Amino acid sequence: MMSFDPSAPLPFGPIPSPRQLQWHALELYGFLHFTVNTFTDLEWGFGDESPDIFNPSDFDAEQMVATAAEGGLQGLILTCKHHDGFCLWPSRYTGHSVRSSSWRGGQGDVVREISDACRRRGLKFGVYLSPWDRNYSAYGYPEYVPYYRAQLRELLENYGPLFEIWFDGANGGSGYYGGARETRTIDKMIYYGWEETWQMVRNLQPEAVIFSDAGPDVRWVGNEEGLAGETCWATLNRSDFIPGEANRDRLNSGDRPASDWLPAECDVSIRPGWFYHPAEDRRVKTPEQLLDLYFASVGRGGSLLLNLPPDLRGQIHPNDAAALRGFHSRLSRLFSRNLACDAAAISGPYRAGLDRFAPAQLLNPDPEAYWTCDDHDLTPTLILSFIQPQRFNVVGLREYLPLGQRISAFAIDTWQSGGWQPLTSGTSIGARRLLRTPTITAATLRLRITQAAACPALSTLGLWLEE
Ligand code: FUL
Repeated sequence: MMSFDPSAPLPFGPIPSPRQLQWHALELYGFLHFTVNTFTDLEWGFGDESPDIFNPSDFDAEQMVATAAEGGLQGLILTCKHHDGFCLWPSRYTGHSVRSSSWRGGQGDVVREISDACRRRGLKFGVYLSPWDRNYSAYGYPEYVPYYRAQLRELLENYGPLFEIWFDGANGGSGYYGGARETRTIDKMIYYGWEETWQMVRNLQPEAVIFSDAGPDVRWVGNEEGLAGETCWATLNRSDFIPGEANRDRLNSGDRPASDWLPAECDVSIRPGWFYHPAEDRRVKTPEQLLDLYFASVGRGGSLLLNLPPDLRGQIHPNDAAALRGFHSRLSRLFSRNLACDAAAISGPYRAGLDRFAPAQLLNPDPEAYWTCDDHDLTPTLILSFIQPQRFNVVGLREYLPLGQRISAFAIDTWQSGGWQPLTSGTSIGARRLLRTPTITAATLRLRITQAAACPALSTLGLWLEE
């Protein structure tokens, strides 16, 4: 916990809650899309699937979780119920669940096995519970909402601490609906009574972040390609948004100025589809593509939620596991050595001449350490110099989030044959900004904050060589 420091700058604008700060630290975690669709080869089930078709031939939660952990993922979110309404746990409120499947003789509980395996491996666990239910007879009528909440309560109460609750905005209309086989529309504004549902999450899982198109803790990035905007503010005017009614452009870039801290989560599948399809076994993203996605999500201040769909066995397919391993080893190699730490000197203005705010704090690995200036100094410049010229092509910055998103634009230059040459520049930083640059060799580098809403507070400056 941060203690109040009277000489520190005052926070600017909305700031992250403690649960949002914990979530920011994860950066990279996984999605598991698994249900009857895995066995019907569909992306969206109609809701009339026989529960018996859910029958993985060699279900192995340990294999899934170990694959995720070895791939550097910090947590997993499971589709406990997708739009088709089939429950991966034995819900007391419906027979449309694993209880009616011959898998594990009707005694199975996918949520239990995966959440237990996550805890054993030190991964966080989160749940996805589709608000749209194409199986349930009362969907679209007021009686569905208590049913939905009762199911959510089962997940919130019985599977240990959850790090994220994922509320999907998709509501397609047609479905089985207990045999009615018709199209039902709902008023997205009022039907689900989100405020009450979210309050239940707060009461039962106070540490969990709530994701939807509109937060309240984490927002959708506005596309399913895993791409944050080149400018991506961690803030948004939340009252302009409701789940399921997304203004994709604004979700992609965020709003500034804005009333709420509401950072972006970038969801994307390692394959074209969200569910496993044998025909996509050779269309798994390559380690290089996954690294590009990392730069376009985590590297723009968001998080990367990477989907790994379990296959017909109930395991992560070897092709997906290999791609994830390749990505993780590239990532670990890339960030193994921050060349900025070899700087002989790092100089620039700092707040009240106090060492704890000096530029050297940018190289201090303590996440509570940061560099900041006097209140009036919105556009300071820092100079980093090395004894030996350094070769690098990746630059990284992090703002000190407890003081809000303060920097609006920055630029980096290197000293080349007697003059400053522009290397790269950008706008939003927030939790993290990573920029790939041409490979350059330089002994002196300059960071210029070119626009800020309040004196900058930066916690990290990094330089790396991607080979
Ligand atoms: C969407 C759903 O319709 C997809 O099936 C998938 O679950 C994706 C993550 O969210 O809204």
